[in-house]
Amino acid sequence: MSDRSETTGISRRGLLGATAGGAMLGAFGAPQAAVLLGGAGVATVAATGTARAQGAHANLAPGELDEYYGFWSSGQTGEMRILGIPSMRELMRVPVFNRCSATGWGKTNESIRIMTENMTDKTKAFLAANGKTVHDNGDLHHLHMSYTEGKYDGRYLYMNDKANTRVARVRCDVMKTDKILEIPNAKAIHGMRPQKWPRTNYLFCNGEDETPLVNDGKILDDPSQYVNFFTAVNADEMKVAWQIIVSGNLDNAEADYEGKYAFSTSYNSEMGTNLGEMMEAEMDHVVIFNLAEIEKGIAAGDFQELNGVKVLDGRKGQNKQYTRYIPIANNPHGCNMAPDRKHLCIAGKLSPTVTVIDVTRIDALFTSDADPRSVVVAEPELGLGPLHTAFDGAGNAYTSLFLDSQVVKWNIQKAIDAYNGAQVDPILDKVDVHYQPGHLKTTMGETLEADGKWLVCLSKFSKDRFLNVGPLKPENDQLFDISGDKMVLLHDGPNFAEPHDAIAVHASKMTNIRSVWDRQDPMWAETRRQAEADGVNIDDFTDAVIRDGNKVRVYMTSIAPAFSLEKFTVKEGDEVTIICTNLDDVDDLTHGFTMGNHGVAMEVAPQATASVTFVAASPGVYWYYCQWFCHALHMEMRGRMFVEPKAA
Ligand code: RUQ
Ligand code: CUA
Ligand code: CA
Repeated sequence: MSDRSETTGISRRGLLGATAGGAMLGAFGAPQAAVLLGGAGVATVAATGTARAQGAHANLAPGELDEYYGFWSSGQTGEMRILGIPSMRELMRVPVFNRCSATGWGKTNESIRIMTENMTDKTKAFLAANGKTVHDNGDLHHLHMSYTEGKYDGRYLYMNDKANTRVARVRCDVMKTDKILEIPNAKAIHGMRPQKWPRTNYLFCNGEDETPLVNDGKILDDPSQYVNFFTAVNADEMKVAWQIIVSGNLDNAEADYEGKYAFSTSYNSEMGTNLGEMMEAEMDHVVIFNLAEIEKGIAAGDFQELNGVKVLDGRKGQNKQYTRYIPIANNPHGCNMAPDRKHLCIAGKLSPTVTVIDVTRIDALFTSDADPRSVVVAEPELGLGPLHTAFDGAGNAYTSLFLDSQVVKWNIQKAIDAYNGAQVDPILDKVDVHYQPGHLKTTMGETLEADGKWLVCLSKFSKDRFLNVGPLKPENDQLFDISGDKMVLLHDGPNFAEPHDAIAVHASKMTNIRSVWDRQDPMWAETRRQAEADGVNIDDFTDAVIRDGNKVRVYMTSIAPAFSLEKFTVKEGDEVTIICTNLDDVDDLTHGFTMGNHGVAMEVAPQATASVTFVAASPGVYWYYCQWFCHALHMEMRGRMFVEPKAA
């Protein structure tokens, strides 16, 4: 259990919550209030001396801060979002794989560098043929924080892009993307997990879609020659460490708390290419990857090199030191490791069961010819369409039931006892959600510090829960108090397309988050090098217009409410680069730079430098302006670019 009294600010807020508690309880109605008052939450409250029920705390007063950062994926929007838990207020959107109009992500030179530096040549050529430099979409499903010894360490957030087979990293100090890596060979990175122990050295990435081993057009409609890839990325360098070919496809990924194994569910062990074929077999499987053996294989040269990547063969029946395939009822999905360090829960999807694997039995699989199913210690029947499982750190699991539109709370030990023949029902509670839940998240539930306070259920359908906004409806992220025996719904949270996954990180973990940029930040190191070469000090009030053939670099600074440069002149056809440094070092004093009618807008946060390049193609007068409301005279913060016609 985390102790909120560790953080003085938070315990003070806890006490504030207590004063408001009595009044707010009324809002939940008698039965829920009774649950709140009678639940284990009260015991926690007594123990910490903050006399309040949790439910009241979900309604934070204006100015009150949340206890947890919620980091949300956004599916096909391609960005990361930050919400506060338990208030469920949206705090920030961080562009990752998407093009962002507000910040200029995908348009600024700094972001384009990050988006292209680890892009395959094939993709670069494809984009160029389509008149583009970067993809402007992504499908961001899974998002996880870096770990040290099974606990969040507040350094990085990692996320996947299923649409364009990429992974990315966001720096927690400034909440900006600093690495994007396209994974070669594999197709459609879906499941993705950081290694949890001893630290996040690897990022495990599942390839979901099957393609020929060498996908160059020579083999097309011959699925017998298709393969799938599991990729380990070096999480510090964000480069591919190795890949291993597997049998079947890969869906969700997980890592153990020992640093020995990684796991992936496969719903298409059949290697089918249509729905019917993908559901044909009675059993699919979970693949277990033996990390030490794979590293030995790499060291011993047991790989082929494919597009610059060391690729091992871990298909079923080959090289049994690398992988094991555990049969699981057809089309499994979620793959979640309990904070007891022992139990891995595989959700059935087509089967109404969750299969519990005891990971301490896995060593025996690799050292003997033990039956692969000997690692299964429970298989409780929970309801229809189990997708994902979360944990409270007290031995209980919470599984989303997509078809039943429910969350089921069950006890892992009771499920094991029942599997061994005891007459016990592992199910402790079931609650309706609205509707069709996917992932569900408990506070700190994916770490050794799972605290069992809140659960957020990401419901895929909202239907009638909000005002009708047309045929496209929001998702519904629902907040539950799980501190008592029963789950209590406290809040419906509409959210735009389509948060798949989220994590809830206690605010005390975010120790290195900044308010103002460091002038020496690596984000614009390249820009700084260019400025030095141009003899411009970008930390000073230096303006400069440097001509270099038909390239023109325009350096300016911004201090509210003015740009240092009120006008500059370029020629038609020049490639113009604007480099703008915000010299204000006041908390929250962000400026922007928008060049009218040029599709150019970028954020320039306090002490940041941003740059953007475009071709000045049409002669005329163009105004640039600051698009971030920074001052009473913010409207006046503008200047002119003169584009001279080419000499005839
Ligand atoms: S998995 S469909 Cu997180 Cu349920 Cu992407
Ligand atoms: Cu600077 Cu608005
Ligand atoms: Ca299947």
